[in-house]
Amino acid sequence: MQNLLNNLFPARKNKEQADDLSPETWQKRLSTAALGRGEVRYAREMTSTNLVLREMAQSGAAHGSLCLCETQSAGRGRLGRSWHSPEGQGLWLSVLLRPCLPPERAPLITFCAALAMAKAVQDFGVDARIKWPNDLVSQGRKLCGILLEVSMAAEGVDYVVVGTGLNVRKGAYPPELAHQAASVEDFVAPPPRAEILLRYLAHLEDFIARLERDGLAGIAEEYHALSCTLGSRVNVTGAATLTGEAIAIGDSGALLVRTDDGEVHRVLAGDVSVRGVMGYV
Ligand code: BT5
Repeated sequence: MQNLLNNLFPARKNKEQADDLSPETWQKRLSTAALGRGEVRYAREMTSTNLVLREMAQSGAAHGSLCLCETQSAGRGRLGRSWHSPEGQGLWLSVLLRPCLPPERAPLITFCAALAMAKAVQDFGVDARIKWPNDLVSQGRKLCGILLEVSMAAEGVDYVVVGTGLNVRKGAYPPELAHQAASVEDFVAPPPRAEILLRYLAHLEDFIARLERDGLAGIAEEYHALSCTLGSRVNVTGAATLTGEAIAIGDSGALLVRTDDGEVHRVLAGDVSVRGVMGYV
């Protein structure tokens, strides 16, 4: 009956229905060959979409499977940090990849995800930039975080779970993070999350194909164009501590930083924090 009413009077659809993330509302509109076409799990609440998808991967889920939910009770960032994922406020999503890549190139998938999400939100008018290694920022504040988990087999990469937490509505981040966090709604009227999802999957599939074919060279030009780290002065803290100019990305994703004495340092993601000398970015 409700369906009939909605078909007859589309204006009656309430906001919640218009922002429905259940697979029936978007799966038939996929433009991808594989992403989003494997096993898809959607629930109101999950502990962490990365965690659930890893379990699915271990049970043999196919390349392109994904998990998404309305809220995570244990959303995770890097280095044991947590990720705020309040109900209905963001795109809390993980995609399973079984890519044809040598192990040393697996970290570059983070860049593919960052590029794909940047393009997806740019399609709706948000000026998103990539902050090395795993953040998407807009006007200096973090819009999306990416968590990559790689599982190796004897022959190489077994699977990769690429998790993205995109803040869509203003309620996605708590007030205490307002100085460093942002949402799509801070800049534009937010589109339905499923629309962002469809674009993200299409862009991600394209960037992964380029990475498989040509390595870093396949994505470097667009990465350089969208990076707000390259060419900036950065502070690196953690396992390494240094200040210098971020000059390039190395073949397996390291950030090359030239310190004032002219020496070039390879900074690996995962064990450092990088801040622009002038602030968060
Ligand atoms: C990240 O970690 O940025 C990776 C976040 C990945 C989240 C997605 S959601 C779907 C999938 N399932 C998961 O369980 N995780 C992935 P990191 O660079 O460590 O940044 C974490 C830091 O960002 C926290 O310590 C906070 O300071 C900040 N933060 C937490 N929630 C945030 C939010 N909603 N928006 C902006 N910043 C946030």
